[in-house]
Amino acid sequence: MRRMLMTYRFGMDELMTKITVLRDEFRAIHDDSPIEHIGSRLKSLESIVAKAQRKGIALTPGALRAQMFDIAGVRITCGFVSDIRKVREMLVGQADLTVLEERDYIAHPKENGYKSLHLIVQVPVFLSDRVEDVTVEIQIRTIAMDFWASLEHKIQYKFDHEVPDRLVTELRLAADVASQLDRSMERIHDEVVEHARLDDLAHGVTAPV
Ligand code: 0O2
Repeated sequence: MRRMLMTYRFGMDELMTKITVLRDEFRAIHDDSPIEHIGSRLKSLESIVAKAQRKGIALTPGALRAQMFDIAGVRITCGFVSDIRKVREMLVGQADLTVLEERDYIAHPKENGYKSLHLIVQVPVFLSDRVEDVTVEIQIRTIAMDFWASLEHKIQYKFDHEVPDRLVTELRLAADVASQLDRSMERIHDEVVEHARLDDLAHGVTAPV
């Protein structure tokens, strides 16, 4: 099990490097990046066991590899919903990444209000004696979606997944407010981008090479 977790960490690190390259390249060339923040986490052995028991997954490396896709997770936080689509395109286009599954909880939010785009990908890890394709779950969301999800996650654990109805309703309403904020910020952003484009045109500025 320790060896398996180590390989997951390598896969996660490979992805972190890829995403950091994209973020830094954007910052260097455009002075701005669709990626605000990148984080990663390896599921603890305790959480793996709890989730396996909850979902009836056998505690063997083979079963875990085939049925638990979020042992290694990378989370990308973006400023705007449109940035999520940009980041998705950049990742999906990378030749050495295989997308196994895509869960679009933005187009189809969960009943509780959860929104995020999940990509379950495989990345090759070059070990000393073999190449292993490691599965990593990438979650891409806006700052507002992340704010909501972090609090909801804490509440779920505080109430041992038995959240009182009143709080469930409050969270659902808060998710709507977060979505509204995302829509307002996107509109403002579009206006600022258009203003900058017209300004550049007026001053004969061309896009950076
Ligand atoms: P942690 O502590 O982050 O590891 P499935 O049965 O396959 O549909 P599964 O395996 O849970 O469901 O997959 P899914 O939906 O892709 O969720 C994986 C992770 O997404 C979760 O991991 C959370 O990090 C996040 N997530 C999914 N749904 C919710 C939600 O309703 N609220 C919040 N806050 N996060 C969510 P874990 O294992 O739940 O937790």
